[in-house]
Amino acid sequence: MLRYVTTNPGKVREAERYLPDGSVEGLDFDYAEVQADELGPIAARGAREAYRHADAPVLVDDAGLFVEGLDGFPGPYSSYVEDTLGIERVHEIAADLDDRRAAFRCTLGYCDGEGFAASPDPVDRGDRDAAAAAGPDAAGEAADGSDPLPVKLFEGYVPGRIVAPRGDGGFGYDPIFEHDGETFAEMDTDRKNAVSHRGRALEKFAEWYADR
Ligand code: ITT
Repeated sequence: MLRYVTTNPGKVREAERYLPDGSVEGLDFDYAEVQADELGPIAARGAREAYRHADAPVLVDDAGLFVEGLDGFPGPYSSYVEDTLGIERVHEIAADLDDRRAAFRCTLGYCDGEGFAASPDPVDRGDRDAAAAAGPDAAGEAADGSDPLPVKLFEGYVPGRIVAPRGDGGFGYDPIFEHDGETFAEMDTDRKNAVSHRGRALEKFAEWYADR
C-alpha cells in the first residue's frame, strides 16, 4: 500500500483518481519543510523522512504558486503565505502588478527504501550534491554515513493568472488561479486533474509506478 504523505485531504482526493482503487491511502504526517528556492529538495528530504516514519512506500507532494510579477513568490513559501496573508491578500497584491501571470508547480517525491535500477534518472542529484556540501545528516543521510535513500521525483506545471476569487471547489489558492478562463475552484476534481500541476506529476508517477 502506497502512503500519500500530506496534511491536506484535497491532495489525496486528487491523487486517488490516478492510482488503482485501494492502492493508496493518505498519511497525515508533517515532515520538516527545509528552506529552499525549489520544490525538489523539499520533496526529496520529506520523502526520506516520511519513509523512515512509515516504513512503507511513500509519495510526498510539495506544491506552490509562483507569480511571475513577484519573481516567483510565494513559490516554496506558499503554505506560509496562505496561512499568514491569505489568498485574498495575494490577489490584491497581484492586482497591482502589470504581470499577473502565475504557475502552479508540483513535485512528487517517491521513496521505498530501495534503489531504482530500472529508472533512467533515479536520484535527485541536486539534492545529493547539496547534502554532500552541507555535510552529514543534511538530507536525511543514514546514520551509518551511507548515501541518502534514493528518491524519485516527478514534476508537473500549469500556467495561468491571478484573478479575483471565483468558485467554491478545490482548496488553497484554487479560487484565485485561472486557467483557460476558469478558476481551479470552478472546476470539478476530474477537470482540474486533467490540466493541473498535480495531475501532470501524478500521470508521470502512475505510469512509472505501474511497472514497479
Ligand atoms: P502538506 O505540505 O502537508 O502536503 P500543504 O497544503 O501545506 O500540505 P504544500 O506545502 O505543498 O501543501 O502547499 C503549499 C501551498 O500551496 C498551500 O497553501 C496549499 O494550500 C497550496 N496548494 C498546493 N496545491 C494546490 C492546489 O492544487 N491548488 C491550490 N492551492 C494549492
